[in-house]
Amino acid sequence: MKEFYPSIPQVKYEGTTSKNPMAFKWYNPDELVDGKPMREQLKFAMSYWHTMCAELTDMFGVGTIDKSYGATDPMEQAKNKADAAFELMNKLSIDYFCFHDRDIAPEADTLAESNRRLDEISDYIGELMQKYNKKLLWGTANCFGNPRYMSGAGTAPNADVFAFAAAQIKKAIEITVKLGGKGYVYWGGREGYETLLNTDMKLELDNLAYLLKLTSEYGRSIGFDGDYYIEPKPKEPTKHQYDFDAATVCGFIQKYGLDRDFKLNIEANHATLAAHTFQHELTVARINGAFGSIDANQGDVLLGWDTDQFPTNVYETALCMLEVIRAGGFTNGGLNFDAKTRRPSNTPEDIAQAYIAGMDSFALGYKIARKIVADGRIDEFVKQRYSSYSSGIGKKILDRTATIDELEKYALGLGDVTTNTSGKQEYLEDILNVIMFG
Ligand code: XLS
Ligand code: NI
Ligand code: NI
Repeated sequence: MKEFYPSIPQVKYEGTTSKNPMAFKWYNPDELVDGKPMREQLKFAMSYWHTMCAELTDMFGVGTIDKSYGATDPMEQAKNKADAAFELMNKLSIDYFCFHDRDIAPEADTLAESNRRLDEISDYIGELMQKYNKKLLWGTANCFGNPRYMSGAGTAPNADVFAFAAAQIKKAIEITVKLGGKGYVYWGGREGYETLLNTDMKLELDNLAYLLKLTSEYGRSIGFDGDYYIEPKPKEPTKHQYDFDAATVCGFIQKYGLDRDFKLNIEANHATLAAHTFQHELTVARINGAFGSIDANQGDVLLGWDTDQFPTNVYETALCMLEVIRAGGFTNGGLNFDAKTRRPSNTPEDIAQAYIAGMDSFALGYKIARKIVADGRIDEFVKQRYSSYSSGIGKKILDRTATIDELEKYALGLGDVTTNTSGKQEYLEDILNVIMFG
């Protein structure tokens, strides 16, 4: 079989003293952590759309990297692309991948022909998965790229578009099940609006919930036993995306009775766009019982759009992994690198380097997060901070037995509150630094 990445070797763990750019410094896939190899704790996934498809175009210029894989015929190209994808995953020790339907097989003139192409390519990918021992983390449908979706898919004002989206998602779920995927993602590509002058918001939201219900129930009927995820994002491409942030999505799935089936896929850069931290979004998901999977990337605080950079900020990866530990680790989810190299980083080696940097940053973040837990000072501080709820009036409040009259009597007896203690933020930040760099 043709080798697509001759300049990328089999990347191995060499430790932090290594100067080899094509080696892992912290990520040792087979190192046992809590009785499980790190590769199973972190569950890294390759995003097919960025890594295999996107040519680093932007609105000011054409692509800077060629992703045609030596073919012009679309189906031959799709097969070469699949060969290249598995070669790369193999060289980088990435066990999982994620795709949109249109990433793996190009869309044809009719839905029937697009579906046939998906059948053919998914057979081919199934064989490669067996050969290389790789797994599908999640599948999804691209219901935003084609001009038919210019005003949304489930939230489109045109019923034909709704029907088309439902059919497309049905097929994408079938392919996900066929390839053994344990997750299916709904990212509301253009599910939002530009102006309320032309928008019936209630109808659009009710329709979106109905689309999720219909398609997710269909998935269950054909044996999908994984998790459905909604991926929050506040803006881009539409001015206002309905799945604004984790809290909005939790409210939405609870309102429409979808919370038993749906969890969240939290993306770091989407958190930043919503003016939240990554850790905030993960915490909101966790406390709502909706922690599912992660799109591992990072944004640029100076830019207001989804730059989808590979994650290298260890402060962020550490706090992310702390939340993952608190959520009990991944079950069906994992860490999908929904990330691309910068436009001038346009060689295959840059792609490998970017994955190495991202995987190392998460392996290091995971090690630091485990140290934070083992150190215990931060958790203990938080526990102490709320200790007034463990006895007396506080315990009654926590037990929900305190009455309003009792609280008033107690407050009158206090005269004023004199018991507040310091939040000690700077002290806690210093502890974090000592754990990270000490
Ligand atoms: C775009 C989203 C997208 C989803 C999958 O901003 O992050 O890539 O992860 O449709
Ligand atoms: Ni994403
Ligand atoms: Ni994104």
